[in-house]
Amino acid sequence: MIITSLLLAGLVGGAQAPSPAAPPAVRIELKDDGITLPPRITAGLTTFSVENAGTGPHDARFVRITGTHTVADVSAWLKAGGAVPEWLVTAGGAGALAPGGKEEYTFNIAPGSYVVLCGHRGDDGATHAEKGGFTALQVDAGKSTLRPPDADRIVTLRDHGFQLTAPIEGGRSTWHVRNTGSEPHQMLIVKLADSGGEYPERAWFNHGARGPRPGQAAGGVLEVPPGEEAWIRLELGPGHYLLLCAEQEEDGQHFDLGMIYRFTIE
Ligand SMILES: [Cu+2]
Repeated sequence: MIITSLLLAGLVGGAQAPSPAAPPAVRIELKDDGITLPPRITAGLTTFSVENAGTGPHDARFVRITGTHTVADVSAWLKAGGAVPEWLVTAGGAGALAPGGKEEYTFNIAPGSYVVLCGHRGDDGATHAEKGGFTALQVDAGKSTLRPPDADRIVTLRDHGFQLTAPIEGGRSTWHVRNTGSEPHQMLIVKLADSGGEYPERAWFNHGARGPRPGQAAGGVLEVPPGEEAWIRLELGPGHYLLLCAEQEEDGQHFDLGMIYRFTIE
């Protein structure tokens, strides 16, 4: 009898044991003169709460530093300019947000040494990263207790198109974005200007994403490597929108090759 009671107590205790608390989101604040985030986090599935506290569009790209290179080398490269060195590996990021914009961005971050940088260009044509818009982030090995968020829709990124499992509705929703293609893809969300439709926005991207932007950056995912996935949670108001991938290759940008999706929120 005693054994049975102990067993029952054990079972009841097990059923009542709370599941491990999900770790809090890691806050990233994008500003005109820099990016604020904690210097050190633990690897694994992590939600970043990204907010643009600046006066222009900003994004947050995660770049892993490999080999014996350091943040000082990243800084030197950004000052000197030139092609992205092969020891820098892009690991994803939150798409550009307009001033005041917010997005929760979740992905599985590997241990390592990173910089988080803003690759959006200011009106003078220079990226914010080139002007100091980057911050070091150390990711320690460890396990995350976070579970993948429940998504309202799955968006599959392919070479070259978007496939959605459910329509995009207004308000706050969670998107699961996965890349089944053979190369990195983006899912940038752009709210179109009332006049002009999509072509001024496409032209802005085709001309190197320089100068004043016709539409409004509304978040999304800056990059999903092949075979990987991310989740975003954000709020969208009424308007005409595009999802697009602006990755560049010889034949053009991916949206020119069909990686564009139009939607309207009434
Ligand atoms: Cu693409």
